[in-house]
Amino acid sequence: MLEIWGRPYSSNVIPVIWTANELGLDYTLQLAGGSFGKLETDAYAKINPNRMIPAIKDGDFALWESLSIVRYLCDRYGAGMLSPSDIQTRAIADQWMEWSASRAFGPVIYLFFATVRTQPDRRDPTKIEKLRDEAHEALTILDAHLADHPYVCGDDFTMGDIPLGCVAYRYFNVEVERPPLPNVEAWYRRLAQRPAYQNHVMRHFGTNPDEWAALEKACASEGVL
Ligand SMILES: N[C@@H](CCC(=O)N[C@@H](CS)C(=O)NCC(=O)O)C(=O)O
Repeated sequence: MLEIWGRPYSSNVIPVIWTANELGLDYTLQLAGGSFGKLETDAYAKINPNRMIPAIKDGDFALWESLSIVRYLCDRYGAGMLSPSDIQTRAIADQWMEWSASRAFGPVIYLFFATVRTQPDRRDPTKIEKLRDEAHEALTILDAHLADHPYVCGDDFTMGDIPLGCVAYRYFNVEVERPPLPNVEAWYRRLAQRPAYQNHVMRHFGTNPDEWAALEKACASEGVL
């Protein structure tokens, strides 16, 4: 049985959980990180010596780094579907996954922290506007690409859409004015029709640390997603 270690509200864990659900995999979620702890244990260091989430165990095989996990799951359980079999199409998927991490994730996650994870009276409008502009500037590159393609690799949804789809949910759900990005918005609406995206990415993310802790407790009592 596949084990996914992490907390389901963590930005690096969500792509792994979404992938497992797109692939229809049976897995157990081992709640770890944040208030769930466990990262300091010797047992966890054997799974991920960085003591970070996410990590997986697939039988005896352990793997960490979220994008490596997404690729592994798609290669092993979704070859020819989420992991394109054509080498160049696969390379385009890789390109957008790397670009998500190197270019889009940073400004969007800092924008998320500066808004959702900061109490309203402590928010800095200048910083928020700067991060919004950086995020928008990055996403204009994706917008131009999506003008000719419904998904990042062409006609089909692939692993190339997964990290960026997680970034997009945060970008479109923080409380800021956003300049239009028509092609990214249309692609986001396409993703929003996918049940696995609705159930595992489009989650309420709490507006203050107390609410966030309460979400984690609720999640712990659910035991699974
Ligand atoms: N590059 C790593 C980053 C992992 C990472 O930063 N994980 C954070 C959560 S998003 C973490 O483990 N934080 C400690 C915690 O959640 O307790 C990946 O993509 O897997």
